[in-house]
Formats: sequence, structure tokens, C-alpha cells
Amino acid sequence: MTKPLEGIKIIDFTHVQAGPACTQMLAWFGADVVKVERPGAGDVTRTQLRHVKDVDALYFTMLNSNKKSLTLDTKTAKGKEVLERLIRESDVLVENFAPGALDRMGFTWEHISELNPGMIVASVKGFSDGHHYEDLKVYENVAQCAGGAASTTGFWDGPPTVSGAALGDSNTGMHLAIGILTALHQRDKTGKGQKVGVSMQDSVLNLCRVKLRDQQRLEAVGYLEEYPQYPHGEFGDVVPRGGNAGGGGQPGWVLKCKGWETDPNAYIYFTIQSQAWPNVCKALGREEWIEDPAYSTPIARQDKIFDIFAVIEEWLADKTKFEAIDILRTFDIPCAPVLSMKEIANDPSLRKSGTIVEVAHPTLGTYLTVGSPIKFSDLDVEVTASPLLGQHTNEILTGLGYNQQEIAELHDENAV
Ligand code: CAO
Repeated sequence: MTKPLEGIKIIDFTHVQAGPACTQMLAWFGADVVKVERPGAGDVTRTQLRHVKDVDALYFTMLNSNKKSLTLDTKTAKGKEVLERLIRESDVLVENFAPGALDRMGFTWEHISELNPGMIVASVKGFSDGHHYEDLKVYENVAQCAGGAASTTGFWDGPPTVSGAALGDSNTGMHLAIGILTALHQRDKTGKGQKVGVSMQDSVLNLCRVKLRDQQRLEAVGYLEEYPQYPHGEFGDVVPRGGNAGGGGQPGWVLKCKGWETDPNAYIYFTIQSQAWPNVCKALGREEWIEDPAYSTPIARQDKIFDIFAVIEEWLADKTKFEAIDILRTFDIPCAPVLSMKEIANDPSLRKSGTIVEVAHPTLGTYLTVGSPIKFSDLDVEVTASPLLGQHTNEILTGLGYNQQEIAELHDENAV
């Protein structure tokens, strides 16, 4: 079967997480992704957080599957020449270097588009072009703080908190992938390439849209009725941290289940959605709350929402999180167990759907990774091992027209 992105050639000049997550996804969907790495060193994640000596770390293998690796020193004259050949016959160059690094290497947008007017140059930076912090180097948590996630995450009596989800890194990579596919689509119509830029700050903020909504509501009326601070607490002039409150109109909370004293994840998320309120009452055996005006509307419930959660926790006290969900699902109540990474790794449904996959790697052995979260009716996404450093160097150079002797010279001069 032909894969949707087959024939699209991508120069993958990315490192760490944000860029590699983008190009990995495009590789899954069939693009020919050539990861360009510095000879002898490669992507820093090959060695970061290793758990097997001298073997590529999971940090690398889980973000670079389905790619090829070309070692190339693009600061040498010969290396630049190889990159120029590669640019002439590729469709997309993706990079997430520090601001200005590609220019300093001599590969400005003008130079690249001169070499190949159809080229799409896609970049991740910490902040967008022209931003007053545009010169900053940025990592995950820095972006979460700059993008509004940290100030709105955590509990009101604690400090700003970052999420375990890679909102700054992988999320930015996903935004970039959308940008690249859009630019490819436009190129089909115009024949022209273009620059695509995504900043980590912007990508985090795009996921914090509801918090910007809340800032405006707060400024208009002075309170936010779905936050735990309402009606008993105080509001200042900025969106407060709301603990585990729902971000939308559905109040909810993380509630203790049987075993919470010893198991840090013996909890469920319970949502008191308006439409589900009669069923919540039935599940709890509190049918009298259905018609009681003190409980029957969301606004009536809000001042005693934590008393209601306490009643639900009483109900949960003799049920494991899985037993509780099995009961609540029969009442059509939106809820889920808080799953640990161990439970996720072994979840039969995630294995069956290909969201958790086992990959055989030549030196690391078999490891687990997250497969495609996007499912297609006409594409099976196969996840293959990440390349060893320089595994495809000679193959790619041959494809670019270099003969054996020239390849040997490139190696001798440490250009590849
Ligand atoms: N051949 C020769 N030189 C190479 C090379 C190659 N194949 N690949 C990289 N280099 C050079 C770069 O040109 C750069 O050189 P100069 O500093 O002389 O311009 C140098 O290696 C270091 O690149 P860098 O500055 O990007 O790397 P860093 O480790 O100092 O910074 C990071 C890392 C991530 C903070 C920075 O790249 C960055 O801010 N990127 C944009 C935001 C981003 O993507 N962050 C997310 C990372 S995931 O958490």
C-alpha cells in the first residue's frame, strides 16, 4: 500500500523533542525523513538519560522512529556542499536550532530558496519572530511558563506548576506538522515553497485558550463561577490556579477511591455534567437531589460542590477505581480512572489500537513507545526502529550522486 506522504523528502535538522516529534509523525505517514546529525555526536538525546551503557537512550529512540540518519558537519565546506545537494532534491527542511543558528551556518532562507524555490523551511523557536524574547533558547518548562500553562496549573495555595505532558515540546511539533502539511498543500497550487514558523510559547498558549477566556470573564464580572474559589474564596485580578476543576462548564474533581492511602493513583476523575446530574444522583443513591432546588441546578450546587464530592468519595471508599468506573459507565457519567504509566504500558486496549507499541531495536532490544494517536481507515501506521548514528550516511550520499571515492574522502575529511 502506498503511504500518504510517500515521495515527500524531508531534511530533518531537528534535535531534542519539539522538532523530532514533528518529523517522526511525518515519517510514520510515509515521508522520507533524513535526520542530519553532527558526526561523532548526533542528537544530544542519544546519550541523555541512558539506561543501557553506550546504547541510544529511549529519549532518542522514542522520538526518531521510521527515520534515516545522515552524519554531516554542515560547518565544513564539503558538508555544506552535501547539504546543498540534499536541499536541491528535498521538499521540506525542518529545524529547531537556537535562533539564528541556521543563518550562522550559511543557510539563510534566501540561500535555501535560491537552491530550491519549492523548499518549505519549517522552524520551531521558543518565541516567535520579532518577539521581545526572540533571542532566547527555550526548553519545555520554560515554554509552559511563558505560554500561560504554569500560572494556571496547580493549586491556589501552591506555586505555578508545570504539566507532565510535553505542551512545549511535542505539542509544538504537532503544530509544526500541521503547518508543513498546509504549506505542502499550498505548494501544490502555487509551486512555491515558504517559511513556516511555530513558537513554543504560541503553541502552549493555543492550548490555554480557555484561560484567556477566563481572564476576560474575570475582568468583566470579578469572579469565575466554575472555579473552586467560587463562592467561598477570593478572586484577584488574574485567572487563579483552579486545582482539578474542569476547564469548561462541567464541574469535576479528582476523587479518592479504595486504596488511596497506599496507591498514589487510586483516584478517578468525576465530572458532574449538567445533563448527567439525575444519573449521578441515581448512582449515588441520592435520588432526592434530582428535584431538590438546593441541588437541581449547577449554580445551586456550586456553593456545596466540595460537600457533594465528599459524598461521592464516601461512595467510592469501598470501590477500586476500576470497579467504580464499571458502575458509573452504566449510568452514562463522564469519568475515568487516573492511570499510572505502568497501567498505560500494559493496557490491552492501547496495545490493540497501536497507541502503545513494541519496537525491536538492534542495540537497545525491544522497547515500548507511543504509536500514532491518529487512526486512519486506510493506513496502518507501522513504527520501526530509530536509526543508529550515521546508519544511512553512505546510502544517502550514493543517492545524491557521490561515488565510492568521493564518499571515502568525505569520511576522511570528517565532513560526514
Ligand atoms: N553540523 C555542524 N554544526 C551543527 C550541526 C551539524 N550537523 N547541528 C547543529 N550544529 C550547531 C548549530 O549550528 C549551533 O552552532 P552555533 O551556535 O555556532 O550557531 C550549535 O550546533 C548548537 O545548536 P543549538 O544552539 O541549537 O543547540 P543548544 O544545545 O545550544 O540549544 C536548544 C538547544 C533546544 C535550547 C536550542 O536549540 C533552542 O532554543 N531551540 C529552539 C527551541 C526548541 O526547539 N526547544 C525545544 C527543544 S526540546 O526541549
